[in-house]
Amino acid sequence: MEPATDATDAGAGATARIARLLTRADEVRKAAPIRSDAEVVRGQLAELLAEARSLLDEVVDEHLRLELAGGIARRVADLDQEEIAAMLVGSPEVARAPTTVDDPSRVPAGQHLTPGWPVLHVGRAPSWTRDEVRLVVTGMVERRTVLSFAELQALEVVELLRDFHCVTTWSRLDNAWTGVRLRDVLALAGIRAGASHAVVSGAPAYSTNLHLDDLTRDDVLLAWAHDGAPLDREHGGPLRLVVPHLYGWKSVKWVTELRLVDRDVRGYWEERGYHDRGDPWREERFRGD
Ligand SMILES: Nc1nc2c(c(=O)[nH]1)N[C@H]1C(S)=C(S)[C@@H](COP(=O)(O)O)O[C@H]1N2
Ligand SMILES: [Mo]
Repeated sequence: MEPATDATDAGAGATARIARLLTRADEVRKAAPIRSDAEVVRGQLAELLAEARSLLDEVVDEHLRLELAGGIARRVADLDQEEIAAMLVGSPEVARAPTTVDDPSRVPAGQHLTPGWPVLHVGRAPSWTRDEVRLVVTGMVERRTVLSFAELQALEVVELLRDFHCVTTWSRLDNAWTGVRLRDVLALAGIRAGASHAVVSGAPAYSTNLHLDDLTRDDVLLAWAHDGAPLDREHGGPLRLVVPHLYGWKSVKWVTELRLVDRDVRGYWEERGYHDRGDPWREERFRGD
């Protein structure tokens, strides 16, 4: 047998540590009903899962890594059940009466216009400064690349006016986004032959799947400003993905990682039945639609 390489050894070590962290998280969770300090339990779980998440990149085997990432994401989702429930009820702004539009053909079927800008996400918004932003471009790339906010800003800056459609039926027209093309970011890392999709991740443990054809369009941006002002924290600031031609759940806020893969790997909402692509003009809301 070939002696194991250092990388394989490190990978096995990380896998074992993640497995131990997940087991520990499950134990803490099981004990939760007999403990009164729910907030403390929640904090412990969040810490264990965050640590597991931070070890993921050391797992060498791509399939194993995705499997472990799924295990972590499912446990984080359990943590956030209350918040998910609140989110599905919808914010007051989501419930507001539709406004009018000059050209009704701009509004896809089943959508209505919202005068405000609803905030929609699972879990708690992180409070990161621009200096803390690190975007990891990894998976089937030529060079694993980690970009700071300043490095992103050094790319060609693009300003766009685009409509935004959320699957919960609100649409917001004429959003002015400032950022850089996702395509330019991928070019820095180099797309490896065979890569067809990406898993885009964002805090606190969100992810979505996108075909590279969708991700490399001209108007897909990593954005840091909206309507001329720095992106608010709750809308994904300092940095979010914007994929205007697909439903809003593809526009990952607090984006942390672009992982190129050779097949479609479902993300947070896709695992829960949302459509793999999510084209609002075809009303691709749920799988089977
Ligand atoms: N990290 C993260 N990004 C996310 C989400 C999330 O839960 N977490 N929700 C998505 C959904 S469903 C929508 S509609 C948009 C909402 O963006 P907004 O809150 O700026 O309106 O963010 C998307 N990006
Ligand atoms: Mo959404």
